[in-house]
Amino acid sequence: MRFLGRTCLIVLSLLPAVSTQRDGSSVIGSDQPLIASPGEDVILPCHITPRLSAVDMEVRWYRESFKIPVHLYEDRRDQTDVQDSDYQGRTALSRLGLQEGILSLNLRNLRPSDSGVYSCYATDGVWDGQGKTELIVRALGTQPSISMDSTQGEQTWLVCRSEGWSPEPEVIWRDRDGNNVTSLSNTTVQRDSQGLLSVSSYIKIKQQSNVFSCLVKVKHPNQTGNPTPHIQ
Ligand SMILES: *[C@@H]1O[C@H](CO)[C@@H](O)[C@H](O)[C@H]1NC(C)=O
Ligand SMILES: *[C@@H]1O[C@H](CO)[C@@H](O)[C@H](O)[C@H]1NC(C)=O
Ligand SMILES: CC(=O)N[C@H]1CO[C@H](CO)[C@@H](O)[C@@H]1O
Repeated sequence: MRFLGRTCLIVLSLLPAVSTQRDGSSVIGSDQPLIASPGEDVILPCHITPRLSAVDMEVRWYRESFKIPVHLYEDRRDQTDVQDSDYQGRTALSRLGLQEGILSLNLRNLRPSDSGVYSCYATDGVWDGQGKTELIVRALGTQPSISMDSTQGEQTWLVCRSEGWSPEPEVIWRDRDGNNVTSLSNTTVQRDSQGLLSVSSYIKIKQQSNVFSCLVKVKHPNQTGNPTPHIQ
């Protein structure tokens, strides 16, 4: 009787341990955005922790729409028929990785339009978890150039142009004294056939003799472009 009691105790203490392990598992993406250039291949990181095999799970990568996945792995195979057509032929999940709970997505031949937040979702039908990874497909555009757009009486318009950016850059105008005069300008953005952005920024000036500079830079804090001084 004493022996049986002890055996029962061991079984009871094992059961909660096993179920907490799955309930306590979570899916982790990346809290740092991944930055890459158009045309490059990347691996969007995501994994299950503590480690659980995902071979028999549903693993879904998606952006805005859960139902139109970037990549779907289910019933032990890639379900390419429901995949977002923009990603067809460009994604892969490592089968060896899945055994280790690694859900990282290989994404090939990056396009500017791939920039965004990706969710990785995994479920075994009972447990599920989700993580997020941000991808920034970044292209530094051309050196900005300033030209005179038109002169109408006392009013002169300058235009600053730069192309080949991804994502949308920020334009900053400064005058001779270094004051930020961006609020006096108007900026338009156009997307070219490759998904890269061209900016044209117009500023109306009164003084015929002044120095203006136009700085076009990525909005991400860690990258700056070069200012172009212009003497008018
Ligand atoms: C310049 O001014 C614009 C609009 O007035 C503002 O959005 C921008 O953050 C300013 N930039 C700097 C570097 O001060
Ligand atoms: C910018 O464009 C808007 C709409 O076309 C116009 O109302 C506004 O006056 C313009 N601002 C400047 C500074 O030119
Ligand atoms: C030079 C610069 O701006 N570095 C920053 C890059 O971003 C990290 C985190 O976002 C900052 O800690 C650095 O200061």
